[in-house]
Amino acid sequence: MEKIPLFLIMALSVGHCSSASSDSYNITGAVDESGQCLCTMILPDNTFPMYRMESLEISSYNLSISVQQEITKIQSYHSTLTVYLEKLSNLTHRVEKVEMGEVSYKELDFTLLKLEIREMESLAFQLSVSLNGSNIIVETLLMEIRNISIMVSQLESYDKNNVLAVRREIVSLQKRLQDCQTNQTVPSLPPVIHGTCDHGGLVNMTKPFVVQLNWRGFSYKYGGWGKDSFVNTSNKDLLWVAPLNTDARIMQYVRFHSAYDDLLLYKNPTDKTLSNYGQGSGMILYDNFLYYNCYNSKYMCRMNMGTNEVQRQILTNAVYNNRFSYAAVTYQDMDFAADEEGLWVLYSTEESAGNIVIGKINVTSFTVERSWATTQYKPGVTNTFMICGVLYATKPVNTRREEIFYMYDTHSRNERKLSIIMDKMMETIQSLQYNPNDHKLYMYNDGYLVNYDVTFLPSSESQ
Ligand SMILES: *[C@@H]1O[C@H](CO)[C@@H](O)[C@H](O)[C@H]1NC(C)=O
Ligand SMILES: *[C@@H]1O[C@H](CO)[C@@H](O)[C@H](O)[C@H]1NC(C)=O
Ligand SMILES: *[C@@H]1O[C@H](CO)[C@@H](O)[C@H](O)[C@H]1NC(C)=O
Ligand SMILES: *[C@@H]1O[C@H](CO)[C@@H](O)[C@H](O)[C@H]1NC(C)=O
Ligand SMILES: *[C@@H]1O[C@H](CO)[C@@H](O)[C@H](O)[C@H]1NC(C)=O
Ligand SMILES: *[C@@H]1O[C@H](CO)[C@@H](O)[C@H](O)[C@H]1NC(C)=O
Ligand SMILES: *[C@@H]1O[C@H](CO)[C@@H](O)[C@H](O)[C@H]1NC(C)=O
Ligand SMILES: *[C@@H]1O[C@H](CO)[C@@H](O)[C@H](O)[C@H]1NC(C)=O
Ligand SMILES: CC(=O)N[C@H]1CO[C@H](CO)[C@@H](O)[C@@H]1O
Repeated sequence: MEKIPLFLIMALSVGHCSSASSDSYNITGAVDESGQCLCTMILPDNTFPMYRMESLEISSYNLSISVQQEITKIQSYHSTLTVYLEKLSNLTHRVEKVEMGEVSYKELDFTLLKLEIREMESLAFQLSVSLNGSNIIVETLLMEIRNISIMVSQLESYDKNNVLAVRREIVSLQKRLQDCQTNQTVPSLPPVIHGTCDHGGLVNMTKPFVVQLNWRGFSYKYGGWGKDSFVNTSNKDLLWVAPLNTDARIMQYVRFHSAYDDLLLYKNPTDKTLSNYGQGSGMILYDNFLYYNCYNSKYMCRMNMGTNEVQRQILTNAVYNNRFSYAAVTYQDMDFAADEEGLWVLYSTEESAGNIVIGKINVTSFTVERSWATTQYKPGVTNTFMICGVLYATKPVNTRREEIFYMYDTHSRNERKLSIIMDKMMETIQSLQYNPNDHKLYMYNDGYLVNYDVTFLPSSESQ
């Protein structure tokens, strides 16, 4: 359509006279005595080429639609890209830190970095394919990712003895072996309804899924995270992350995200500073209350996340201040847990000689209404969690694996050994929280937020 004015200008300059027709025309012009311009125009049969206009209009409309579609596409790619770019800049930052020697480069750091880089590379590649390689941002992104990947490899090459490379080779071989095995025996367990105990008990865990580094950074190796663990919670998506201070003792801040994507991007956080500090990594969010061990005391604290009001309640006979914490983790004398049946606290007493005591909390009165004494020494386990009234405890197999080795059923008062192996990303587990609403186990792993899907036996095959 924009061509019409152009023709007009041409006509003006050629024939000294104006003609608005865009079609074939012939003009004879002459100037009479009075200086007026006279034109004779022979117009073709169709006075105005409407059909051309129409087709022009249609194709312009078609074009604008497809441009609109492209724009929408680009916009959606753009937002995805923004996510990756932010992730990437975080990664770059971390690689730089490693490079500057601010972080001791253990093999595990590299493994995590590489894992994330590989994931991003494949995503960026998919993007570039769907954009048909025509997008500069994606190309740059791909290049940056490859650059990072090269940087990480170079860093690794400083490891003169090739220990890292060999160990990784072994891990990769192990993984291939495992793949082979899983391909042969495809487990096809029927789904279990979330929030219920209509199943035959815990049988396995999936591979760990690394969500991200906690928001305070590498140095914050203690803490916990998860979602509201109350079965009937009004806010099943609310995520909390509570890294302790670097003293591995004081809980001062807790951060909330209302959406998982925000957590991934460290976006739209709501931060709370506790008026009554907490102690240790045993905290939990239950029905919009944060439960934790009050600092330097044998009191349980709970903070109402709506009003910020804090209630304190003594945990009778409980030891505190790092008397019987978990193995390799300090100040976790009180560990709160939640499952389908409610809220629990796991602790020890002098009378129990450091063995785990399971307390069932009545949230109305905020007291322990019933307790069970186990024969498992608390400092002998890494961490614990509850599912359907059963306590599970873990211990390390090596730096990469953890074993769920002990269970205590509060219904039957039976306890026994079992063996379920869990892979872990980092060596030390500071917190384990089972959430009955999504059947996931949330782990705080040396500053990393990791989770697992819990696999249950079908109810008919109950053990
Ligand atoms: C315009 O008129 C001239 C002379 O009469 C002729 O030679 C020419 O072909 C015409 N052009 C068109 C486009 O009809
Ligand atoms: C416009 O799009 C329609 C539907 O896709 C198609 O049938 C038509 O041929 C197109 N017209 C032009 C001029 O491209
Ligand atoms: C990608 O672009 C090329 C030419 O630029 C074209 O031939 C090809 O069909 C396009 N592929 C897709 C999937 O759009
Ligand atoms: C990748 O690295 C090369 C060489 O170090 C550098 O020239 C280039 O600018 C880098 N590209 C990006 C996108 O960072
Ligand atoms: C196992 O199955 C997956 C998906 O079906 C496949 O990608 C992988 O190559 C298989 N692994 C082996 C070792 O056969
Ligand atoms: C448990 O899950 C892991 C990870 O998915 C898998 O490798 C392993 O074979 C499973 N073990 C059993 C006994 O099903
Ligand atoms: C959740 O709600 C259901 C139905 O209202 C009730 O039966 C169940 O006891 C509640 N669970 C807890 C842990 O309060
Ligand atoms: C919990 O405590 C409240 C208030 O003391 C009491 O009314 C209720 O019966 C208790 N619930 C249980 C299950 O003991
Ligand atoms: C751990 C870390 O570096 N997090 C950063 C990731 O990127 C966002 C946005 O660029 C920062 O706000 C975080 O601090």
